[in-house]
Amino acid sequence: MYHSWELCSYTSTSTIHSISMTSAEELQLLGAASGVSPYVIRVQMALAVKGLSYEYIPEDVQRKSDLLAASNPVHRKVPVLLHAGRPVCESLVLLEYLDDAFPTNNNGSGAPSVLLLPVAPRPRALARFWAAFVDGTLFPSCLGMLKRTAPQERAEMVEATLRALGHLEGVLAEVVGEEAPFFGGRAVGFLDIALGCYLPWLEVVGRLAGVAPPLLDAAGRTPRLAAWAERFRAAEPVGALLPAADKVEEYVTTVLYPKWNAAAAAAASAGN
Ligand SMILES: N[C@@H](CCC(=O)N[C@@H](CS)C(=O)NCC(=O)O)C(=O)O
Repeated sequence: MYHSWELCSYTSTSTIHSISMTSAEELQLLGAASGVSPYVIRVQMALAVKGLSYEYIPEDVQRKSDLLAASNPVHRKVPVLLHAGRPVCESLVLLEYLDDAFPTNNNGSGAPSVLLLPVAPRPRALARFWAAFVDGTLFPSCLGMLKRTAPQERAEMVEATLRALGHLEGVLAEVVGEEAPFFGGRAVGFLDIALGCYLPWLEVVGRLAGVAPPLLDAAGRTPRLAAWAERFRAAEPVGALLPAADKVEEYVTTVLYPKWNAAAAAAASAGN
């Protein structure tokens, strides 16, 4: 039996992305109102690749809703996916969850769904390893280029970011070829999405930090990554979900800089 989205009561700001989901499979994504969260966007990418319909509920992370607090009481962060009302948190966990929870196509044919993670144990483990590296090493050092104000610390963050990108360039050299243009092989997969969601951020942070040549350096350090980024941006349905660089830049200047400055001022006054 199909459930019509229109029958449910939704917050007025939510967006319904399709109407073909059974109620047992009902999906709602608590996302960020800013529209630039790489973590939320990667889940949207995964849902789109798998052809899953969902309702998008934007959260103002400065004024978190009771629903978010109840759904992710540990971290109180987005994204949270509500599957038939039950929450699942953490973006990379969510990508795996979507593979596990939707092994068959949503069109009723019973055909296998597109899987984001490789099935074979070794490539599967490697995809998870590098995705954790992207979140735990690449992006923190990348943001650190703006967050740190002392020149020496900034330079260290630039070095760490370039080193991390160098590792990923090496991974691409091993896995990507003409037959397999993506980390996931012929099609965009888990690691493509885990890294691809950061592309506008790498562009904007590199520019604001004055890194030249750009972090994804087609002519120099990272030709494979730069070419992969172009393919990812052009790939449907994921490319269209990337936010414009201007939007990310506005978020950095109007939200992150003030937040970091306030934290630095609070730390300085606590040290006095
Ligand atoms: N590791 C988490 C990170 C999620 C995250 O940092 N979400 C941000 C939005 S980009 C958030 O909710 N921030 C609110 C806060 O830090 O209070 C994931 O992958 O889901």
